[in-house]
Amino acid sequence: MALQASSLPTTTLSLHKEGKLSARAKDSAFWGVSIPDQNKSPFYFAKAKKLSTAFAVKSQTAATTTTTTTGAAPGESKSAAEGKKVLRKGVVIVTGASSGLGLATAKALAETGRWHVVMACRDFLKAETAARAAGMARGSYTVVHLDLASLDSIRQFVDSFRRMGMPLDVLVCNAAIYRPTARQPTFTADGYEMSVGVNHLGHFLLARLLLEDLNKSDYPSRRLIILGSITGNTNTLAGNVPPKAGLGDLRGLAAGLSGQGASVGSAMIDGGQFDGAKAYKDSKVCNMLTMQEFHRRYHEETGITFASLYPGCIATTGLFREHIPLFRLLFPPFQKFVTKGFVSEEESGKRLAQVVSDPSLTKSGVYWSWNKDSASFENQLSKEASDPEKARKVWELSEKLVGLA
Ligand code: NDP
Ligand code: PMR
Repeated sequence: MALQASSLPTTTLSLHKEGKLSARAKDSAFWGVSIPDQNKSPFYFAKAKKLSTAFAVKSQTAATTTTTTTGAAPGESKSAAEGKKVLRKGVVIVTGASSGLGLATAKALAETGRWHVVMACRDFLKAETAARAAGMARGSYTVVHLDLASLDSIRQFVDSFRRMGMPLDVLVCNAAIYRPTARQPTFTADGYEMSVGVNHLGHFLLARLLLEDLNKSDYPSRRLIILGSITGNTNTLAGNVPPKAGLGDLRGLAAGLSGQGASVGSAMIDGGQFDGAKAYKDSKVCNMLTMQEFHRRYHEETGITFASLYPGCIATTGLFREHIPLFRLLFPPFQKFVTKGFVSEEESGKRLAQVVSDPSLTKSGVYWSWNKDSASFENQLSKEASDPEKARKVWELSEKLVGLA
């Protein structure tokens, strides 16, 4: 069963005659939603589900308040009592928020007081402990179990999230694994090679299912963000360090990424011999192609912003946990002093938080990067990572593998 827990504030709830749920928080608010003491349970949102579909929420901590009394814009509600327009807290799901970039982003967003962060993590206790150690305020986040290595778990996560009755304003597909020293492939619960299974296929299913929820949100800017990387782009020096990313003709993906080697079916997208580092880079190419395919299929119709990014080289994160000790020792100074591509976890968290919430980053279909002064710019993807025909094929094959087609 999917686990969830939220540190909920002391609050009061009131129901208006038009059936809208309006609330006032007495302390650091959970998007301003107020909960009587007896309802301080993780399952509060399940009880509130029906009411919450059309709720109007006032948050005392939410930032954007104006004194205008003109008609409410999407994502805004009008407090009848005070005649003020108030932007409610945004709700953002961040996968893999138990460490590294995901945790730093969750913290950066929660600290603004304008976001409630749903930390979608495979290790519930680790995530809860990490959030506390990072100093995230009670009530600013909810940990919900999600194991991207299992399609069942992903569907359960979506059910659990919906039962909580929150809107969904932004989804960040951040979690990933990197297995550079693995000699043999490992497989997800559904039998797909682990790196592509978790990093791409798991997020593909999650994003496809939650698109509906993003589309229902009344928030002014709804966004779906999928992490990419420089190492998946062969138009860069970093992307030319062997083994290079390359999806080939997708024969391995078409065959289900389930084999042990080229002669007995392949675990690699291009049908070749297993290579853990290449599998990660290939998965990042899929992430960047998927973002663009989402943009082409859904941006015009839904207005949702689809984006990808390279947050910089965060050489200290758990991503390199399986690498040899010498690599882990030398990689951070190498990136700091030689390539100068190093970025701290904190700084990378601010970058991703920008892509989540900065009003100037609403352009869809963009792969964001940052220059030396930490200013964002639209970066160029490699030929393969921007190939629309490949994106369409990856989309269609992935649909079959996750049971959507
Ligand atoms: P971390 O290893 O620190 O974080 C990865 C997160 O993904 C962890 O929270 C991990 O959970 C989670 N995760 C792994 N497997 C699963 C799974 N099966 N289900 C759910 N969650 C899972 O790495 P980073 O913070 O560095 O990476 C974050 C993102 O940034 C990745 O998408 C990566 O590709 C991207 N990126 C990183 C760069 C870097 O230099 N580090 C550079 C460019 C992009 P747990 O804590 O339980 O292990
Ligand atoms: Mg790279 C020119 C700059 C540059 C940058 C920005 C990165 C980022 N790397 C660069 C250059 C080089 N790297 C060079 C010249 C080398 C050869 C010495 C090199 C090596 C290297 C290794 C062995 N780099 C690596 C590895 C890894 O195992 C990491 C990897 O590929 O993970 C998939 C990695 C990375 N280098 C980066 C970044 C961001 C990574 C981390 C992974 C990622 O893409 O998410």
